[in-house]
Amino acid sequence: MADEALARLAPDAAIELYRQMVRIREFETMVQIMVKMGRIRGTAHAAIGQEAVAVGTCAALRASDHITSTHRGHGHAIAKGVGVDAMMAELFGRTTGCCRGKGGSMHIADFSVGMLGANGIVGGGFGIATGAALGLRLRASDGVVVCFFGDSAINQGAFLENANYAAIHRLPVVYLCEDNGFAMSMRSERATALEQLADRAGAFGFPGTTVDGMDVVATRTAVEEAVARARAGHGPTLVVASCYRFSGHHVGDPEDYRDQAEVAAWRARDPIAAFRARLVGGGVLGEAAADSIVAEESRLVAASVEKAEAAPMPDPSEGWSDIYA
Ligand SMILES: Cc1ncc(C[n+]2csc(CCOP(=O)(O)OP(=O)(O)O)c2C)c(N)n1
Repeated sequence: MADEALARLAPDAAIELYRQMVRIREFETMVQIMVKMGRIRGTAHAAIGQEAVAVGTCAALRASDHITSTHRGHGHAIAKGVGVDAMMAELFGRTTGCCRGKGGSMHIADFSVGMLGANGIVGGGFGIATGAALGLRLRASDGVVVCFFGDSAINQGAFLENANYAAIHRLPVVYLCEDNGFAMSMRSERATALEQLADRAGAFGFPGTTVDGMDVVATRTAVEEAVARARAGHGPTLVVASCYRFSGHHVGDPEDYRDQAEVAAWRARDPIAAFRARLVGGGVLGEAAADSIVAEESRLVAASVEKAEAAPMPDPSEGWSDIYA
């Protein structure tokens, strides 16, 4: 059967979706290694397995639109256009990092590409995204903000307050819930009684929809609809992307709370391998060209590590600069 959803995409656009997912996978795989080796201090939260959500969502946005992100935000940042060099340097705590080395993995931000910030506070993005959407409205801009958050953050009080406010004022914000089935070691169904998280939108008076977050094209299409609605002044949408994180909650998580057979079953649905098979099957990309993309992105990431390690650490006196309180 013809892949009609893929056929609606220009070949270059489809290949770019693949490239971005590969870039995120290469970046996060490298970050995991660097953390385990102690070359990056502390820990990091990888979204390996969730690349299609980040890439499909950001592909539905204009460069001038905005996103807010979470503690698991490397993919969101890369998909929105933050440079790999600046991100890697940030994780290494160097002055060449996008936040001059002061933010680290959980606080990547780059306003120049509309990345308003990852956030170590679960649910911390709701107020920032909704406030940014209000700012866009006051400036009479037709920009849109996507607020990424996890399935456990949907139970934070901040969601109620912001979603209600955005609904009343029909603000141009899309609430993008990545339902990866877990909050650290707790399964989602132990935290939320609702079977379909998207049903919660009805209580606020705006639409909610569920999409297969392992499918980059389906995610892009669902978010496009929500973005069009927001841009037209009709207000927010809740988009719930079903997905799974292949790695632990953080680097070093013993993962003793989940069945490895379940992990294997989801890994068999790898969003990058699946999309590559669709591109190759649809004659959009050859196997050799796909391999070249992986090699190029791998080199890009390896070079970012070299550049980061060669860059200086911030001077302690910088501790007092760029502080907002
Ligand atoms: C306000 C707050 N409470 C608790 C935590 C500790 N914490 C960090 S991540 C996490 C689970 C987040 O789950 P979810 O929002 O579903 O995102 P996921 O980790 O699955 O991507 C928790 C409870 C925190 N960082 N912030």
